[in-house]
Amino acid sequence: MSAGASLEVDAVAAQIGESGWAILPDVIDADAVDQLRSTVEATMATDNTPFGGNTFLGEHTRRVFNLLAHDPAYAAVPTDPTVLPVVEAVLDRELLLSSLTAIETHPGQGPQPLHADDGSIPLPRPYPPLAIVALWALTDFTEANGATRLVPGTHLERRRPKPGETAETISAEMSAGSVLIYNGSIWHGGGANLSDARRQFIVCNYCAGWVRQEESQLLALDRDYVAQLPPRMRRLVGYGVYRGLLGHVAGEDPGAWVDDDVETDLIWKKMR
Ligand SMILES: O=C(O)CCC(=O)C(=O)O
Repeated sequence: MSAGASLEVDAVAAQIGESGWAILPDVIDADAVDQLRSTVEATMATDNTPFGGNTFLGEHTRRVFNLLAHDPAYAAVPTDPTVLPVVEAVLDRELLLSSLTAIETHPGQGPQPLHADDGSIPLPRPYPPLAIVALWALTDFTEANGATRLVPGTHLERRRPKPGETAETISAEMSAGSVLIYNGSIWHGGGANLSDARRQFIVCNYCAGWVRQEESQLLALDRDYVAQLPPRMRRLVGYGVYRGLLGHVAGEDPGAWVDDDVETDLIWKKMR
């Protein structure tokens, strides 16, 4: 799907390490954006997706969780050949898809409270990157329509924002088809949508292969369905083992349940 934007993977990964975020401009072209937008429109129509019920989820914001279950076409997002190498450079190649969500903020949506996505991780901050988010703009993101606001460098803070805390933010303005990548520890939140149009995006959340996924992909997707997805996607969902051990079932690599060709590299085989 990617337009094949050339970029220095290591340089972008280093920028994410230092400031906590980076924008990859024009990852996909206008046709690919239109295609994804129509898929999201169809998903939201079938789902009859309601607005969120609080300030965080957004009283004028619709979101569809477990997106991959709705259409295999969404597999192109987590496996994108421009974005995934950057995320792999920050985590590693054994990373997992943590969640995949479509979000649409409507005119009148107020600012989302500043938060960090790692609120459920009980480790003292800061710690090495455990979660990386790729936020795909399906419409232009402008300050006026509520582009994601970030507080640069706060992925290295020792604390998360307090409820209702404000800080100086920058708006991640970008054109449709661009992707904002950020460390899940950074302070951020959606801006107020003061425009007369919707802001639509897909949030693709990855985690290290040894961290619990935010949305349990293994329970969210039928095994037969996963078997139809591209091989890299099956592994990202969790059909595989981390470092030859974590995720095994009775000594087997579950990757073999959905892929006859899977190379199993279980830890016991390496032991003498
Ligand atoms: O609205 C945005 O741009 C960010 C959304 C977000 O961070 C969230 O819903 O957790």
